Amino acid sequence: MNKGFDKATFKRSVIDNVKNMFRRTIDEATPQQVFQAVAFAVKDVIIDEWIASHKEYEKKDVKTVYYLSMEFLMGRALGNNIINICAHDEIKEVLDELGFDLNMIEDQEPDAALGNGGLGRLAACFLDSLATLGYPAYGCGIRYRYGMFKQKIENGYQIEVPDEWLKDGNPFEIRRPEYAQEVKFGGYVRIENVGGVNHFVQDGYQTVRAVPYDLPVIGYGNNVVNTLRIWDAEPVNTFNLDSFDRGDYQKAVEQENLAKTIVEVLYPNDNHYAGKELRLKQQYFFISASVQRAITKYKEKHEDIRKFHEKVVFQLNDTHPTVAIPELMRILLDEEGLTWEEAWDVTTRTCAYTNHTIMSEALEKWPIELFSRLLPRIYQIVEEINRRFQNQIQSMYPGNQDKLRSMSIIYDGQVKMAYMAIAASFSVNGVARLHTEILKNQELKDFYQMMPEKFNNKTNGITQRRFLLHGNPLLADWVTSKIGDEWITDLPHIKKLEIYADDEKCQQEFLNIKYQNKIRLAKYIKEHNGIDVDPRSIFDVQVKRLHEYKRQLMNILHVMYLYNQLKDNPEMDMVPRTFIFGAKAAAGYKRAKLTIKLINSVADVINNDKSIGGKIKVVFIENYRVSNAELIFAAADVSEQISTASKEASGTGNMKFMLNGALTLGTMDGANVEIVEEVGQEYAFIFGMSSDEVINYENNGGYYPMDIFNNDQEIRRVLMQLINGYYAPDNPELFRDIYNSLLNTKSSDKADTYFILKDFRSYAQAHERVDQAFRNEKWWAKAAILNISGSGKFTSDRTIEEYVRDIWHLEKVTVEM
Ligand code: H2P
Ligand code: PLP
Repeated sequence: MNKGFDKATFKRSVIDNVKNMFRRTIDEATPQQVFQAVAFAVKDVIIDEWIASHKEYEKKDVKTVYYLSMEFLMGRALGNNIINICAHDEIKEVLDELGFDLNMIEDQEPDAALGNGGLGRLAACFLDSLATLGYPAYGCGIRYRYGMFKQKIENGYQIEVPDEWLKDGNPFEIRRPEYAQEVKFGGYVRIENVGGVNHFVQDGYQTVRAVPYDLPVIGYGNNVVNTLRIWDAEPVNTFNLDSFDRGDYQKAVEQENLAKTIVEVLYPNDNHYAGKELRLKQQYFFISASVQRAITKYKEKHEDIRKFHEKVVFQLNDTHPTVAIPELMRILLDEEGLTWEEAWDVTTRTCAYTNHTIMSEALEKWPIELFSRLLPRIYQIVEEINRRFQNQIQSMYPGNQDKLRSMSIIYDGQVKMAYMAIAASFSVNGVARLHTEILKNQELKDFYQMMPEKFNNKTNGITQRRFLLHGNPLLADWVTSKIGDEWITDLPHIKKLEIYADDEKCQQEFLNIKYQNKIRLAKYIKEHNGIDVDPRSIFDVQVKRLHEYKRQLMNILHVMYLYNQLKDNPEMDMVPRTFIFGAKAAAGYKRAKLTIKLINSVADVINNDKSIGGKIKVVFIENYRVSNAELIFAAADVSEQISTASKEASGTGNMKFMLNGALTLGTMDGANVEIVEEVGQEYAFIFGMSSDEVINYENNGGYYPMDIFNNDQEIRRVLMQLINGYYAPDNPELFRDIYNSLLNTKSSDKADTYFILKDFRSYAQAHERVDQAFRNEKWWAKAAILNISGSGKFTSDRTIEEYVRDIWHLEKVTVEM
């Protein structure tokens, strides 16, 4: 309930907006027009708070975190904003009175999909928590004209369609040309000696104008509104004949083109480094603009740039924003006139780095040729950072050439961004306990030994406001009716639900809510896939980016195995199961795309086989994204978290399922370890090798999947079905690459790198345990309620409080209205 909310004014505002914006009366307006009108009306409600929050920060002169990230996977804003201003019921009523359904209006909004997956969604959850906890924060990113591509499935294949999310305008954003910055690329560096002092001057460069757009990030019920600032690119001077006259025609054209292309599209790679020149341009573009603006803002109120770190902290979300380090150095050295030592002192007290993966193909390394051509002055600074870092290594480990080679920031013709981030940050954190341990003891061992004090863990979290309160209103209301609503801003309170886990009435209530949510998802599936699924079957769900290490392949191979069993024995006693998948594959990731085709081919055969009496259904949900994720989490019984142990840094989807009362079927990987610790082993289905076992095999050359193929006839049968046309009668060779990847008959890479066959039996047994457990309704309901009540640790509010306590040292601000 929002006490100050005035329904009549809001209604008036919606009606007026429709008139002013579209020259229509409300009864003539399209749903999209009503959405726009409602969004502007909400902006009206929060605008004063947005202004007041920033005034308050300025008045108190508080330290601010700049969360620098290439990705913010925000999803839809309207529904979440309505929830956070605590006016959901009132606005729903207003719309009812006007003849519109709030859900339908929310569905008009395109997802702001400025991210790939977990990394970008984490950034979005962090912004929500920062605002709700009242911490001064900016998210800084890129206003991609096209976000994450839309996925269409045609004939079982993924087709990528451009995401025109700005087509109808973005009602919440505000263009801020007064804060535009110039960003320079290319050219060369000239040394100017003025009075015996060398000055470094970049010449012959191209310039792009970075223009920020601000989006409000609304705290829950606390009047705090922070800002997500995303940068758009514009040519410095719009193309004109003037430059033609001055002989700069070519340059003017180039600058215009650069501005057009630089923010055009989000690279759709998850956990994979693409190494494209344009990508480095994007990185420097938004970083240079953000750092310049942060410095200007600081200088508006402070004299001494040597104390910058007392008011500003830059959190680098993975290595993508690492050029912030040399960019800050450049400004401090070249523009502010600090000495190297002074500039380094400020920089290393300002920057902190989060590592999100140990996948080697994700590590960013830029060829020197490209880096120095694009960013000549920045490269000089990186060289000097590296020279001094090497000296430091040498003085710590005299004569140790191995260390020098393996830790060097510039080596083998490449700039290694992670090493620069570690060398220059005062904090290096992993995103779950196991992941941080692997960083310290394996991947970054040398760095940890040299500077142990920098390393720390911050287990990821998620916002319960979006993923329970907004995404699952039935369950949210039920939780509140049992234990009150403190969980909304203090999730550990949800522990109080524990006492209801054994209460049969509560169990029934919970199961009924789950059933309603399954009906809601079944409807969505019917509408989007044309498939009928039975809400009484087990909804067994794996939704996340498609990646070999996440092992969607193991999941579908198991479905094939189960289907074989049913074909042999149609009377087999099993609880009907609906296997639900959702995943985008990077556009150039062939094997991942082939796995999508395999899932759809298997679905086609199984869903159309009358002889199995509907005991298995397979559904691939097209275009998995934040908005449909909210429906999916709410409806899941089983949460598949089956990555090869050691490979998934944390996972955050796992937490969202848990919060919605799904049971984890997973490996001891990432945050699964901590989930199981909170809920208890007996209320999850754990299988597979441990991370130590995996790492051990890896260090000793892998294993021989052929042995399994030769000795396990059921696995052999499944694999043979990949190459005998069982699921592709028209093209029996279609899935040959997948077969090869597991057995290495031809492919050059090692066989079954992700230990799918090795873990298969253990996985199948875990599935049998699920089947048995689901038959006991009371046990299942109890386990689900215990999962919900055990999810308190996984709120991003907790994660943010830990960042604040250990890294950022911010002060909480209250905003009175
Ligand atoms: C990544 C990791 C996850 C992690 C997330 C946020 C890169 O994202 O792989 O394990 O939870 O960052 O830290 P993704 O979920 O897209 O794979
Ligand atoms: N993509 C979307 C749309 C999500 O909502 C999430 C959830 O956190 C993810 C990706 C990440 O999923 P996971 O942690 O399972 O990889």
